[in-house]
Amino acid sequence: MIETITTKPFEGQKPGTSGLRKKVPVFQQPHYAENFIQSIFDALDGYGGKTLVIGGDGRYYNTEVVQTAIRMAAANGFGKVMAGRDGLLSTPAASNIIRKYKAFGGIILSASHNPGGPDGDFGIKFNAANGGPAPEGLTDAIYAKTRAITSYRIVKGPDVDLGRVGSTRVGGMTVEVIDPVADYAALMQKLFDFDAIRALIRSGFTMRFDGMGAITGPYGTAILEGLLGFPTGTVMNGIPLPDFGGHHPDPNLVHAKELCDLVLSSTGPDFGAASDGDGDRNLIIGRGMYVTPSDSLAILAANATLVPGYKDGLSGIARSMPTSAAADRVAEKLRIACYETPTGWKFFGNLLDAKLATICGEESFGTGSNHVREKDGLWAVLMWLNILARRRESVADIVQGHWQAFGRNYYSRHDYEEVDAEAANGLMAALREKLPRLKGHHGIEAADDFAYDDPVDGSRTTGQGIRLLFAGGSRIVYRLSGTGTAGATLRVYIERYEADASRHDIETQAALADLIALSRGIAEIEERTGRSAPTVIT
Ligand code: G16
Repeated sequence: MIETITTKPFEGQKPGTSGLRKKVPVFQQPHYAENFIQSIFDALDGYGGKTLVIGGDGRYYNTEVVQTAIRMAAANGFGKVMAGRDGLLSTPAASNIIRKYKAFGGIILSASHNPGGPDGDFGIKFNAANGGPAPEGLTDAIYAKTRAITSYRIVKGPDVDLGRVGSTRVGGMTVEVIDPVADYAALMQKLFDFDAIRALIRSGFTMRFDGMGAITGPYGTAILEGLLGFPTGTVMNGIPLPDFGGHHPDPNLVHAKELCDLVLSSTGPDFGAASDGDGDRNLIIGRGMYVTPSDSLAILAANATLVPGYKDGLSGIARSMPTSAAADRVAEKLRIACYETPTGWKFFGNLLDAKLATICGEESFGTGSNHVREKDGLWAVLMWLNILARRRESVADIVQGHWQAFGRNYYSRHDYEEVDAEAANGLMAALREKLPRLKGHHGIEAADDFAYDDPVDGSRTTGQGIRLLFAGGSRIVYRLSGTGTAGATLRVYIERYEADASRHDIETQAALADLIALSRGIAEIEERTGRSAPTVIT
């Protein structure tokens, strides 16, 4: 039976960089999740009788909202829901299912790399028929609906059994519970040379993959240990848990410390990798060598033709603005275009759909390609494995060889987390106001607030981060995170280009020291936020 429930708008249901993210207790308020889901449906047209994909990263409150979303999809007239078993789907796997089965779209429940548990974070986002995050026009329309909502529709009834693969009915709608891993594993087998990777493993190559207690555990175990034959135990923290086993599932040097300590030691395995809460981010390390996400994008692009799925070459590369320009140098050499977009995977969708770019990446540990419309953690790991299998060199040798050929973009991101929001907004406003006067000081050649004109649909996005551009390719970029749930997070991105190979082995923070000092001074970070040092340096 379909019920129409009267409701009132909640303040602040505005999607950020990637969907609506709030603390779990906020989502647990009566009607809160329902309002947002109904607003998604209200902002869409023409889905009657069509298929909706639903799944999430398994974090606390996932199961409850999957059940709600299924019953609301039925009440709103969808013909079918495809849901991952136990309500699980990694973000890239959901993108693949939407594309493969030509679904109308999908609802993905995730707060990505943010911590989970009863006091952690939760999130909801909508992905469109191309498998990618809703573009800005649609997220704006969803937000407008959240401000005007008066009721939502839901089918009353018992929970769907999500524990078994198979079909059932809810109201007039079919619910198909699917294996969350199978379609994704099949896609990976199409793109990569599994035999070459198996031969690498037989030669004694070792790796560790950290699932961080999150969604990629089952994917990593099935693909790395199951299909490729890495020994059992290669995947660590491989069981998805509602609180990620207390991990902060953000694959970086700080939060994947156990893995990093192991692989960065001289006796560690040849290769290490990790993925985040919902499986779209990746961390790549080799024995004694951390690979920055920006370098990883450039190296994957430069070596892509070694991999079957990309053997015919790339049409173009895209990177988010704060990502280092290492990929630009590869694009230049390959004589292909390199696009610079605002932060947020949603901005790559048009470029991929229009075949202007094949590979995309972001400094925030995201890399991916035209195989889906999300960044994809395990894809990046398999891409590296395939390249290592073909080149038979160490990760460190490949990275250093890349720097020799293209120069090195020293790069670091300094995050000031949970800063007072007013202070952070004031800092950005003051920087903006200063922009016209900065040129010509401290070696600054240009200073602007980044704006993007989408070459496919002509839309313009403004206010995407303040850039200070120095002679020789150095940069300082400031922006506020769009994914946090408490206060504001100020991100400062610092980059220096070094062509001279004899200066490629300086410790990163030392190589950037003068720019780091300048970044703090120009923005008056300590005076305005009270912080004398960043919370996280990656
Ligand atoms: C999301 C987006 C990414 C973006 C990242 C960081 O990642 O999908 O495109 O780069 O947030 O955003 P911010 O700097 O605004 O916090 P994820 O992995 O959280 O979905």
